[in-house]
Amino acid sequence: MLRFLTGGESHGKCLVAILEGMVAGLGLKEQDINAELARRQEGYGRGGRMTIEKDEAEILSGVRRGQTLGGPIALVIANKDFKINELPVVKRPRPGHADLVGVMKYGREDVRDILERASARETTARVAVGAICRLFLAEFGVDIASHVVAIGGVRANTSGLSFERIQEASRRSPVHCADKAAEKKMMARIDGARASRDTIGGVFEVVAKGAPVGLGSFVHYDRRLNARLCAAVMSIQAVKGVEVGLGFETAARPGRQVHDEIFYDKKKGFYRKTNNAGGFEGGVTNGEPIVLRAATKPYSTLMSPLRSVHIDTKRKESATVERSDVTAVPACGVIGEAMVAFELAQSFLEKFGGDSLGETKRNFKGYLNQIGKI
Ligand code: EPS
Repeated sequence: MLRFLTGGESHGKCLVAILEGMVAGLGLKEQDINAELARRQEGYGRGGRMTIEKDEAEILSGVRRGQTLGGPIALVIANKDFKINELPVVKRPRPGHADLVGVMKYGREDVRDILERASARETTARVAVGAICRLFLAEFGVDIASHVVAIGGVRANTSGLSFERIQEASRRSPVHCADKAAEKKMMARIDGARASRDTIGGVFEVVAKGAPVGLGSFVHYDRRLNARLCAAVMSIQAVKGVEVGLGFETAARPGRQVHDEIFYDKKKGFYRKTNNAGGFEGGVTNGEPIVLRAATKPYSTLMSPLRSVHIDTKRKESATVERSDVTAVPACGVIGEAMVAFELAQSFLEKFGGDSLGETKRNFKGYLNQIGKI
């Protein structure tokens, strides 16, 4: 079973992660992880923290001479902005953040004790784990991309663009958007939000191509891979909605405008001309690209704060103002990729098993043979 845990606070010494269950024999270097960490730091609209940090992972265990050993892979990423014990006490919870529910639930008197762990800074560790999962998936021809499709109500038009085009264009864009015209408007929208001391959310899309038919299962709710992917993406700080393929739009269309008709070609095997299902039928991958979209709310630290209540005096006060981001939707896309990478790697190992990359590959090949793909 592939699993991971993360530890660390936003302004603590460091973030840590342990990935357990990864096969032996996978090539892994720190720079593979660092390239993904750098992508997570990008994005027009981010706050001052990203100019302080230069996230870099150190591999502490599970790797020798550039290859995984099959044991737990322990990672550490230092926080350059480490000052947890010097930070001021926080008494005015921010609406929308974990602040108030956290102090009530954990019996704390300082909101700082909550926000430090609830912070999206934790996603640095997730992206590091996801980077390893990506390398594993690449061995089986799976690649993952993300792009921003909306920010603050400005929508991109990327219909008809190939996976490669989306990946390449979004990687070059300051807002990770593959539509140049929308990119400009999104940046103007972010400037506007910053000027009015507000925050904005948006929608990002994650696409995974190359997954074989048959990952996940319809036999139990918790084996439906589409559901697991949605839960994983929903767990990203600030995400409020996730959809697969056409998603909510399917509810408004008749069946013949939704379902992807089936074709057969000697070379390609079974295939579809459309992908409204977003790569899933019955919670199982159908060989088409996996497409997920997620909506993030605007971040809850507003420079012009909302009304709140002091947790000790119970008096009306405005919420705490902390350094934060105007928007972080581009970074959320990268985190979404990491979560999708982890879930896909996990389902790969569930289906094909193996303690070494060679063993998993043999099993994978045998399966492709069974379904007539080789
Ligand atoms: C983040 C680091 C944080 C925030 C943001 C994400 O750094 P700081 O709080 O020191 O500015 O920029 O976290 C939040 C928006 C949040 O709600 O906690 C990061 O590394 O991504």
